[in-house]
Amino acid sequence: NANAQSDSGSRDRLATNSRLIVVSNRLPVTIKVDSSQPGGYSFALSSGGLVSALSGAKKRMSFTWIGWPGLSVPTREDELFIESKLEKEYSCRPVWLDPDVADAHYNGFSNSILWPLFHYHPGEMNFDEGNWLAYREANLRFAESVREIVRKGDMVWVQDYHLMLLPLMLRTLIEGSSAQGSVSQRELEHVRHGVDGSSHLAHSSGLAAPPGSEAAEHSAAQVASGHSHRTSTTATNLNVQSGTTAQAVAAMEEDDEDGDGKGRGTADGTTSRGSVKIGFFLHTPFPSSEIYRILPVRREILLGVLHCDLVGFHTYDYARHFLSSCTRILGLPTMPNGAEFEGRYVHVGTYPIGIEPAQFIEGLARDAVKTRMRALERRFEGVKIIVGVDRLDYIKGIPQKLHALETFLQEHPEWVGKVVLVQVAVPSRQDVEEYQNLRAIINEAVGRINGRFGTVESMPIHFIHRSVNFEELCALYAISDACLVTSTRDGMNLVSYEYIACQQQRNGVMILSEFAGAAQSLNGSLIVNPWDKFAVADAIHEALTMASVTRKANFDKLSRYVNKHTASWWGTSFVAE
Ligand code: GDG
Repeated sequence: NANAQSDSGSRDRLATNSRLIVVSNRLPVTIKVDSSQPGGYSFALSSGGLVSALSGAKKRMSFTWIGWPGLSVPTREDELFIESKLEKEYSCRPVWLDPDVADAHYNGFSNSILWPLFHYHPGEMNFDEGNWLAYREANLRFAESVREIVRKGDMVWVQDYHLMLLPLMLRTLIEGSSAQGSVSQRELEHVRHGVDGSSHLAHSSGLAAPPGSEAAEHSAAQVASGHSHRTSTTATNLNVQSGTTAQAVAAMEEDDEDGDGKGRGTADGTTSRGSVKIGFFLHTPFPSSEIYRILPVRREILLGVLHCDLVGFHTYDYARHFLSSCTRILGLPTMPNGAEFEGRYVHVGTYPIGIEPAQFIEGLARDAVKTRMRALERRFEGVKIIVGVDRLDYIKGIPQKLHALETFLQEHPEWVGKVVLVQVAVPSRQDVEEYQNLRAIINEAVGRINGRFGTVESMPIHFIHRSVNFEELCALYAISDACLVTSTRDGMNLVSYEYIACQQQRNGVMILSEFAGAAQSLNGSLIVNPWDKFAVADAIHEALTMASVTRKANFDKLSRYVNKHTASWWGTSFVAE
């Protein structure tokens, strides 16, 4: 955390005349077809973490947000209407994607390949060439959209695993010249034929030997020269399947009349290398290189990100894993705070995200929340409440949580009827098969445990398989005696922060998986291994019987951290750096 935490003056260093372009897969605006609205569409700003995280930077800098709008519309007139509304009222710019590309990019490559792998689930990974093509296609669309508005001196901040090729593609599109001269021409090739051709599929192991060895030199040279082992058959397939990618590159080459690879440049014609700063932040874990190297396109993804000036992660471990993958797979020389790549130094740092506690404090002061809290307290009088709030995702360890509760009730029968787990499980990514299977597993476990320990009067698990509104969420957090997070991997986990923000009165206990990034920040929690159901059961017992003076001491530590390391602090620290 050293990078971020030592930077107390970071807000003051944000130059007010800088422009910030944030790029994320989804725009922070929900657009719906609504014939009752002018233009036939309704617009609502999301209240997600990123929106509040960027609110600080937004006040200090000119700001544009680029992302997929979440829908496709039938006519160009509709697109123009939405574009105008988004630009004027939300400082947003939509990237229109063909629905098949959007699906294969999001559900296919991002959520069926990168997501499982980055969360140590290689068995769930379904690698598929078509999804990889769509991922590249979508990343190129985003890069083109940024290119249309970016100017010298701007900062572009790319968010998350959906857009890991974007930094490379953007540099290629906007930077005509480079210290090495030939880089842009070479990288045009990357964009056209895949970052590394398709060599990974047929010929190359892509694994680097230790840096400095002869094999490593060879491998680094291969990366630097962009040599492709691609066969002509594959090339044809790529061009056919990725027609728009090929067209986009062809258009760039048409603009590049003198053939020097300089292309058409940015909005004001300035394209010198380094004139635009690019940052990337990964919201998921970056796995150990032993897991990461399973990815068939491991080199391409690393190369994509390495075209940044700054790469950020939630924890020091993720940053370390990324750097060791760069050494292992690309043979790059690395230091604890970055990597040397093509004559530049790519800075790598840790920036643990947070929440805006004020939003929850304000929520708790609302009459509707207070009324709801009283109703829930009456409903659960004499019963201790453990709360769980998770997207229904296999990384969240919901089956492990249920098994631990079962073990607890079995070992401590005196608690049967005196404790409930209220588990909100928000439906998520239901188009992906693994998520459907998970739902069946959880339903079975809930039914079995309630059948085993339930009585006519009470059920140990209240399972809510839908999203609850913000006021219900605040009330639930506030009335609970403990919060249980059992993620088997989780980039950070903001639910734990939100629970703490709502516990000023009760000083409830946070039970937190050691595999959530938050475990490295939230000192004062009971840290557990979710795979050890006896240890989690013990932690539940400890939480329910903890002396109030200990709860208060723990809460004070947690609360200080959550109130200091807010989302806007995260956003301004990263941008300032
Ligand atoms: C990814 C990383 C990282 C959930 N249910 C309801 C609801 N939520 C809100 C929570 C919280 C958010 O969703 C979940 O955030 P998490 O951080 O816990 O998890 P992911 O969605 O997986 O987020 C994660 C994060 O990115 C940020 O970098 O921390 O590790 O996986 O804000 O409150 N909100 C409402 N009703 C619900 O039913 N209103």
